[in-house]
Amino acid sequence: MIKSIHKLLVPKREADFHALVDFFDALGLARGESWKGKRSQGIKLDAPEAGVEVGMGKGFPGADLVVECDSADVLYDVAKRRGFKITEEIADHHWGARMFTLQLPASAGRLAIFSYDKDWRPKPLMGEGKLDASGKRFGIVVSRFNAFITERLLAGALEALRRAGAPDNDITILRVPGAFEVPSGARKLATAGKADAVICLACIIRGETSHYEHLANEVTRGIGQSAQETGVPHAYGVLTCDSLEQAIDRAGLKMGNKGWDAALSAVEMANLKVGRRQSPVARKARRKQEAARRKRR
Ligand code: INI
Repeated sequence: MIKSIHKLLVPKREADFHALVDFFDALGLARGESWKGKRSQGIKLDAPEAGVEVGMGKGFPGADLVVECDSADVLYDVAKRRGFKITEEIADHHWGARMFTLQLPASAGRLAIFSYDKDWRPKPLMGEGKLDASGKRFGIVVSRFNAFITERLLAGALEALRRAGAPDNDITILRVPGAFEVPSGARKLATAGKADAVICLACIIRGETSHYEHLANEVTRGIGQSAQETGVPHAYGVLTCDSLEQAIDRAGLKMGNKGWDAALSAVEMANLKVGRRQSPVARKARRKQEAARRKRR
């Protein structure tokens, strides 16, 4: 069984030996075993994978050694900065790689360095909403029950929306008697077509009601149902607390305000889009821009 493959470079002068070792060091090859004896010295510079490639036809790099890396662009920058002699400029190749070639020190031949452009392979689509409220409209439904707390939640939500760039006339506030009425108010805002996201604010305190669990469950279920049925994102700013002290903690004016948190979730959800795969044309244009940026550096 074959255990490893070695590309031998045997320069005549000690200075060339060091130049070659430094060169592969600079490219990021890991130093393996080394020896220094009376008759010879040497060092192995290891790559995680190696092999013999037998090929025929067109398009193979004109090189004595070929290295695949994560990003040919990064190593191209390293090679330029170190003043290595580039023999073929970096370019895209029809087989889906970015590649350049350079002259090895000590006339040890030519090295081709390439990386596969990961964009060429299927990638998961990414989508994430920006925290930018400008140009979006928001509905806030706030319960009057426990107003001492819910008005603080409202203040937090308004502050977050304003900081994220929402002008006041893009915000509609609807007041309802208690938490139980919040889902109906939210649905009204969502179906009026005046909100890209709805923020639901209420406070239910365990000590104040024997039907705490029923109320909390129903409000949560109703808000979720309104979001799903209207297709408008709803943010959940409902406090369910054991005591008034706990509610005060979660409706702080400076730190920890559930209204603020809910407003930011609403902003993000109002901006949420499913990412689109880039077309080959757009991809090419992006690469050109990147190349121009590199040249300017
Ligand atoms: N409404 C609240 O928002 N929080 C509460 O803690 C609460 N308690 O304790 O009963 C509460 N009750 C009112 C309820 O939400 C309705 O407004 C009311 O039952 C009229 O439908």
